[in-house]
Amino acid sequence: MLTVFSEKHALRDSKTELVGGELVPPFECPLRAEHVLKRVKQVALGDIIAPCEFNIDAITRVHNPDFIRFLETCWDEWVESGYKGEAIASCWPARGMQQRIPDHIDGKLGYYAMAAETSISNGTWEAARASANVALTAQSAMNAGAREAFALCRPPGHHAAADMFGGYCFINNAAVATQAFIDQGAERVALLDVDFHHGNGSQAIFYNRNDVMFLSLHGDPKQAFPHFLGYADEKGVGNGEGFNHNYPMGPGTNFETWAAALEDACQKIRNFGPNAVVISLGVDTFEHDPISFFKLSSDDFKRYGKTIANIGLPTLFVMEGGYAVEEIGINTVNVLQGYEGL
Ligand code: FKS
Ligand code: ZN
Repeated sequence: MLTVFSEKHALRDSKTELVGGELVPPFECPLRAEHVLKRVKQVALGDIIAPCEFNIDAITRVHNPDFIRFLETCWDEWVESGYKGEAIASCWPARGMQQRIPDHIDGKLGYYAMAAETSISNGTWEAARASANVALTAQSAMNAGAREAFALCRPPGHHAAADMFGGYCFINNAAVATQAFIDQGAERVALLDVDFHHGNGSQAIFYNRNDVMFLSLHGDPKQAFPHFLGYADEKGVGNGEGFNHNYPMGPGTNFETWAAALEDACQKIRNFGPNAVVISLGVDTFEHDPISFFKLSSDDFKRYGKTIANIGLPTLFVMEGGYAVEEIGINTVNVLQGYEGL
């Protein structure tokens, strides 16, 4: 299987994440991608290529242009305003308030942020743009005939909505790739999100559409981030009604329960009959993940890779989360090897 990887991911190297009232070193760190790359090489998964450059239009197919401009300029505006730390949102357009976009960087940050844990720092935009290019390059390889590909994206993307960043995400790489399939002629695409966290950004982007089915297996939002989306009764709206499927699961969920949800999702995908499947691949479902509560073992990742292969369709894997850094390479590549039948 082809892997696409950009060294520019390392430009996303913020120093702070807000956790429990403290600023700590981010869980979403450069070492994650390096460990996955190392494992891809170790098992000789296949060729590894650098991404091509794509026009910004491929990104603004799913993101608002004003949001993209905000991401590009946020760090400079933050520095110009005289702040010493990294850019963190601290106020929001909450219930009953206006949804106008303010001029001050504090206001803009609050408008475009879905959460406060994700600091923006120097290099964040460049890394996020490269990460989207990684997804688009892997998608092009499939458009040119590859049956599967692995976009080793970093930073991740599935929490990013049309005009929101947060949850370590800036550009929704999987959504950008999904839209690229549609723009290149696919009638239907399924986006299956197996990251521990609900892919709120992906869900929101495709919520009113029947050409993209979104399915997500995740920690119950009553107990887990992003808390405000990902419930089982969110089925889609308008044309999109019946094309959104959430599988929230509680603390301690084991592989048996999780795999039953996956089987159900795969059956829905087969019935939908898409031209391609995009997988938002997070391995924070791992039993030893430091911020999550599912109980999958390293072997389980291999087992479910096979279930995904059994859908029987061209499949693009897009890297999302996973914070047990020592095991992230093994767990991620186990899914890809399981898919390949190894
Ligand atoms: C836990 C607080 C949770 C934020 C978690 C973000 C998860 C990000 C991710 C992605 F794939 F996007 F990277 N804080 N007490 O894993 O979903
Ligand atoms: Zn996650």
